[in-house]
Amino acid sequence: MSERTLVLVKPDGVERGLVGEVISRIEKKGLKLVALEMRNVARAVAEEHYAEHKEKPFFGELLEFITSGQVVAMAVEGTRAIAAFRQLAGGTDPVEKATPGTIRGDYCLETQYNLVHGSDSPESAERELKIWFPEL
Ligand code: RTP
Ligand code: MG
Repeated sequence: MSERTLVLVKPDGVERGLVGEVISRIEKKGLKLVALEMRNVARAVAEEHYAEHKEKPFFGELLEFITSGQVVAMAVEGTRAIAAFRQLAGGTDPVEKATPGTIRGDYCLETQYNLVHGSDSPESAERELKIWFPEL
């Protein structure tokens, strides 16, 4: 069953020149890009995107970080695209959870600077795609 997911290359990934690497892994997995744009993230968009974390102690830092530079936003489509990209990304903590061979497992060390975002469920994907690509 084909579905869509929202992928972000976060400011650390853009700054470090890893956009191509992320796209390459998405394409090699067999997923398809249906929209892609580089953007500065307005604080209101960041707050809406990460609304589920509003009460978390790291929410302030998370907003600061995601609005600190450009991100590359993508709508990605394919069979089980949501879970497939989460598999490519690896776990949230790039050392304790993400394994080598995943984007986070291969390229970063800190949970706060973990390079990519991927929607975590069909409900999240629908909600997030409306925020980032309302025209889709
Ligand atoms: P994301 O939403 O960015 O795809 O990441 P995720 O699902 O793997 O993790 P989530 O629990 O949704 O957390 C969102 C982002 O917040 C930052 N974070 N920092 N300092 C901390 O303990 C902490 N925990 C989470 C990370 O950037 C994480 O990706
Ligand atoms: Mg998440």
